[in-house]
Amino acid sequence: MKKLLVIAALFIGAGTVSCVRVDREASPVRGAWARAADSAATTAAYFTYVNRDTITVEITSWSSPDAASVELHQTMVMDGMAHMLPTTALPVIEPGDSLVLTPGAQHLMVIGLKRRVAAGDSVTLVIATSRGRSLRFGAQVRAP
Ligand SMILES: [Cu+2]
Repeated sequence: MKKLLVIAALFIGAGTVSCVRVDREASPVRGAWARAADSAATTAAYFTYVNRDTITVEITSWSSPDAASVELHQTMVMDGMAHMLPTTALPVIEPGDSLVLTPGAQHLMVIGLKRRVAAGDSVTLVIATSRGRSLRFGAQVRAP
């Protein structure tokens, strides 16, 4: 019995160590999600990019194998009406800062979905940064 407890403790210990390692190498992208939409339709995707680096990071491109194209948009309220405009400037994220894509603000417009995406599905997004890094991640689909 004592031996079993020791083995269990070893396993728990090993689990803790690997958790720490995963966290240290974790993707800078957090909480990615997209709205459910029909095939050929356009949806919006949101995420937070946390710059844990010591230098400024610029996001230089965005795309999706699940859609015809992806644009970075900014929502702006003019005369009480919300408008979306493509953002031309590349997002620059200072060390320790985050880029937050959220409803009513900046978001990715995922245009021309190649398939219907329902709640529980995932939309794959790919972003490239000025550090030469390409990040591929899934945005969890939520009901619109
Ligand atoms: Cu938009």
